[in-house]
Amino acid sequence: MKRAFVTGITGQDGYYLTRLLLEKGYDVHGIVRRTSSMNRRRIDQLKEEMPESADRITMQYGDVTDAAALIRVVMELEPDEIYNLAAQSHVRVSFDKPGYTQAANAEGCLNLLEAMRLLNQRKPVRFYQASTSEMFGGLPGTVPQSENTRFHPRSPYATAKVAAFHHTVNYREAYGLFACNGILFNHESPLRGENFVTRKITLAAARIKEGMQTDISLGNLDAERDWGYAADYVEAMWMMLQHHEPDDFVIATGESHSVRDFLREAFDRVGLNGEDYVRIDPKYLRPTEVLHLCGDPGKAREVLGWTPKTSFTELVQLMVDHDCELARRERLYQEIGGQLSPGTAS
Ligand code: NAP
Ligand code: G4F
Repeated sequence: MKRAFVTGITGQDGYYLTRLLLEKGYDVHGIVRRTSSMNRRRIDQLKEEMPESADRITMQYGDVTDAAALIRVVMELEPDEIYNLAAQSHVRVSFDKPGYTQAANAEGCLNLLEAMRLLNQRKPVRFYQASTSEMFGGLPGTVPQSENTRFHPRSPYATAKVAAFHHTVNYREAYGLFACNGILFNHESPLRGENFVTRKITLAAARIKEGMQTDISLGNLDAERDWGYAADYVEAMWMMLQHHEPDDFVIATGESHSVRDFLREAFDRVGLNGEDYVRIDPKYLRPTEVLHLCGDPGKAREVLGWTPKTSFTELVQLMVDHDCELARRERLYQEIGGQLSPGTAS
């Protein structure tokens, strides 16, 4: 049985990757940050969905900024594969927390590569780094972005990810390690964090339809992204580590849409016009915006045989449908709560 070590296991991709690895028979180990309130809802959900595999998920406390503890964990676990998904992953927030973003996203990767280098002296181990299309910066004239496109990072998030990208390449070249970068374009799901634009929109469409919300505040509606489905993208992560040699791959759909398009499609699904409910709030604008991302996944298709399976429309619909069910339950709960609240029973 293969053993995988996943940082960022509690996040969106952590859920989908762990599910995939369990289906493939892996033992999955992850680190979670100590917080005052528990933050494991996605993994708890996975354990409920796959009860027969729940005992193959093991979690312990850890943080990628803690190099000493990381080295201990990696040397004790002796994983066959390491997936570094941990990051302060919100681009807008990275402008407010540049130092922490650098520590988690760049130094965190370096810490893990050092741990891997030590373990590799004892047994072969493979490493995946969660690199990102944000590294390209989305400047005019750069579309579609491929493995050969020059990086032009436009946020503390992206500059840290560029450093991590180069650390990974350098460890591959300097020490002959099996270390890969997946340069993933935006990928979404019903488990996407609620402060990323897609999920913010699908939740709002569903809640407005159910009368639980009146409007939605957004920033730049004209930015364009290449949005895919997270479940498809974690397969590419795994495929990179099964390939006969380590390399870097763009993972994308090859199609881009504006935030405005996403808004329209999501509200259409619930029979409303999104433009009637949207307010523009400058607090959601970024000091430097990434205007247009659209990836060329040709290399991943040709070398790994990877292709996305879910279209833009299917993605929007599956997210909206999920959030409609959540909003319906929220409304019912509120209604029942109202009936049962003290003083109203009679
Ligand atoms: P996410 O939902 O925000 O999950 C991030 C994970 O990292 C969470 O489990 C978080 O833990 C953990 N984490 C944050 N700081 C940490 C630290 N210092 N030590 C240990 N764990 C830490 O992000 P995601 O969408 O799953 O993305 C996964 C990775 O892919 C990230 O590195 C992201 O930058 C990268 N990426 C994402 C996309 C995308 O479109 N989703 C595209 C390209 C690249 P908590 O639960 O405690 O916060
Ligand atoms: O959903 P977003 O916050 O995602 P962003 O910035 O593209 O970053 C995501 O994808 C990257 C891959 O390219 C990952 F590396 C990163 O970790 C993350 O997962 O914003 C998308 C677009 C931006 O142009 C933003 O300005 O939506 C625009 N936007 C407009 N209104 C908004 C909002 N973004 C957010 N989060 N909230 C708004 O209200």
